[in-house]
Amino acid sequence: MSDKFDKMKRATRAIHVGSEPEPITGAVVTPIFQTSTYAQEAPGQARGFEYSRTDNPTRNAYERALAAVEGGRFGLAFASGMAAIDVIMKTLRPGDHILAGNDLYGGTYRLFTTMFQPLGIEFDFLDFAGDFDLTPHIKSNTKMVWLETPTNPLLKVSDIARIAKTAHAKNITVVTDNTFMSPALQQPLDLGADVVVYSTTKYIGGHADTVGGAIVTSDEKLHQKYKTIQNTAGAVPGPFDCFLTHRGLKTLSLRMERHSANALEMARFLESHAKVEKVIYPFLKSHPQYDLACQQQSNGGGMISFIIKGDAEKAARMVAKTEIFALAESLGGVESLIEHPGIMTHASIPAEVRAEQGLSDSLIRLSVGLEDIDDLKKDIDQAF
Ligand code: P1T
Repeated sequence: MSDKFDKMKRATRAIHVGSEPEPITGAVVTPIFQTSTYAQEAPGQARGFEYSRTDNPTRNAYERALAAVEGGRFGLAFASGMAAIDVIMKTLRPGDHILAGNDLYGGTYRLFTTMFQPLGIEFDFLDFAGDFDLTPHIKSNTKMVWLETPTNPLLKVSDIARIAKTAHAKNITVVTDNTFMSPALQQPLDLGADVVVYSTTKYIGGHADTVGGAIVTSDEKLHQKYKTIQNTAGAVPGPFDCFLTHRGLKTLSLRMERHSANALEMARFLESHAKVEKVIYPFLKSHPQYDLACQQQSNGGGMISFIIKGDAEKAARMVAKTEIFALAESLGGVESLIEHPGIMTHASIPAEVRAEQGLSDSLIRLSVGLEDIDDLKKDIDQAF
């Protein structure tokens, strides 16, 4: 990123970095270079691009924008959030030990336990919430801390700066999955994390029309490892997906304001509702880490979890009755979604592990979209 952009705020960078006028035509939007390969002037003499698994101009422009919005030096785009997480994990070796949060997206838990544990990577899953102290859990082979904050789906908030400080004293890499917040609401690198990872399928893309992932870091050595795996293993997004996700990034800060405003109003509405047992939203005063959330996040985000009064069947019946909220996995799009984590997004976590972690079968998760909040409240009310 040039000095000119360095001085700009994130929302400005999101619109301008990687969107410099195209040199031949002056197009203000980076074109979709839908090409797999590039003609060379002589053998080995390429004009900056050789093959689209390695580099593609549409992807590179988007990757530069990702890094700029995060405030990191390097951005890489992947074919999905899971592909990005897989790349980070592939830098580990048998015998390495990971301290991971105990409330993670079900797919992340599945990747760790069914693919990397059998390869000899050791995991401890811990509740990192609040003023958790990492120190007693660190072993001589601990190489990485993996945290989501707020977590999916229990929205527990952990103190990135505190965890990073303890980890760095022991040369341990801190990775934060910032999918629920996006760089518009929380900046893990500024708080001390080494690596930020995203499912760009969610808020960054923002329109539920692509699946993608991203890694941003300022650590050149780590970046080189990730870039080598990106090129070698090849889980890259196509140019059209990069174009769409880059377009989403440009309106991210605007969307996150409205997601957060709608979600806060919905959380308050649910908290006062007779059919609701408990509401979990980081910017509600009743949230156990409310003070930490207010300090670390610039807003509450668009995700709410709540426990309905009644059993799992009651919860399953309720989520099928909304008319505006679509009953669907995923989150972060303009349209509101409702889901039952125990049956849907977190079904890959065994029932006994879910119970241990406090993931109740009466828990319902909302991704609050950008519709008029009055319509959303009415929809939830009639579904009860
Ligand atoms: O779906 P994909 O783009 O591969 O991203 C995986 C992923 C990673 N990290 C977090 C925090 C996530 O929430 C996800 C995907 N989550 C859902 C599909 C969901 O409904 O929770």
